[in-house]
Amino acid sequence: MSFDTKDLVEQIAENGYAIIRKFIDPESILELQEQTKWLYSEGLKHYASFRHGNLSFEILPEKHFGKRYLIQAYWFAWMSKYFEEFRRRPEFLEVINPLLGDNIKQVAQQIHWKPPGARLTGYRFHQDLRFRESRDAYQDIVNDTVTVGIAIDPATSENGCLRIVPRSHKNGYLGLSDNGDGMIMKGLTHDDELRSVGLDPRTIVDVELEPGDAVIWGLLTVHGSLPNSSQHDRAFSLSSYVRGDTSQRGEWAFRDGVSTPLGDIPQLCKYEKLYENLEPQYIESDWYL
Ligand SMILES: O=C(O)CCC(=O)C(=O)O
Ligand SMILES: [Fe+2]
Repeated sequence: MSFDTKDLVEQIAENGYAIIRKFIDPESILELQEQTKWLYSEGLKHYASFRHGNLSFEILPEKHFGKRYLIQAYWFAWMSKYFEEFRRRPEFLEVINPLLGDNIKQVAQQIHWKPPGARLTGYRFHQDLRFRESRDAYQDIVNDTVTVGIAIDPATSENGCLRIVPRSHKNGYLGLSDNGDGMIMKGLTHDDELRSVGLDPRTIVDVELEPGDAVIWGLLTVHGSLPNSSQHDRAFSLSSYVRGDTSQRGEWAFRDGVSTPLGDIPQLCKYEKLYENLEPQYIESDWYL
């Protein structure tokens, strides 16, 4: 990986995102892909969506999809030494340090798959701020958060790569996809919806990435992605970090610049009901119907 710190900070401030090629060195990609396949097979053992603490799997069940699919995993660091260490690799500090400083907590660890054949693999345009319920737990949630997306498989227009509206972060919170039941994986965003909040659909950028490339964005950056129309899965890693000293949410990743493992018990991250039930549980939700 090589990047210019000043460019990175400026691009994020100006465009709402930045791309870093070869964030993960090419020698490490194969293992990342193999560990991701292992995680997929572990998640697929569950007949329905599952939660244990912050660890969670989102399943599309055979009953409604003809076949079982895993589309998301959350906080798998709790079941994988590899991913526990991955989340606090030095590359993350190198990139995040100029933006958030030396004390960094992680509030989201996710992998999203788009298995061919699973109908619901698109994400309507949105701003991630909508997924932060406890705004008071952060001093300045917008400026103190960054998300790092990493392509595990190649990310292409055909397989539903991330799509970003440059400079869209300058207009505050726009309420995209908040209408209806607010499910961002049902339906697609129509151009009119973007136009009605002052965005020009012609400016959308398809963020095509090679495995190991990263894209950084913020909580107000408008983005989404289309369903996978290719014959190959698309695994994409998402990690959100916050400034540790001003945030009451998240697991430590770096303290005073030192990579810090998970503790004994999970901390509140994005899932606010965490402590209501720390036992393993199946989630009988049918949001996809
Ligand atoms: O996986 C993707 O393509 C985008 C997901 C996303 O934007 C989100 O979960 O907030
Ligand atoms: Fe998002």
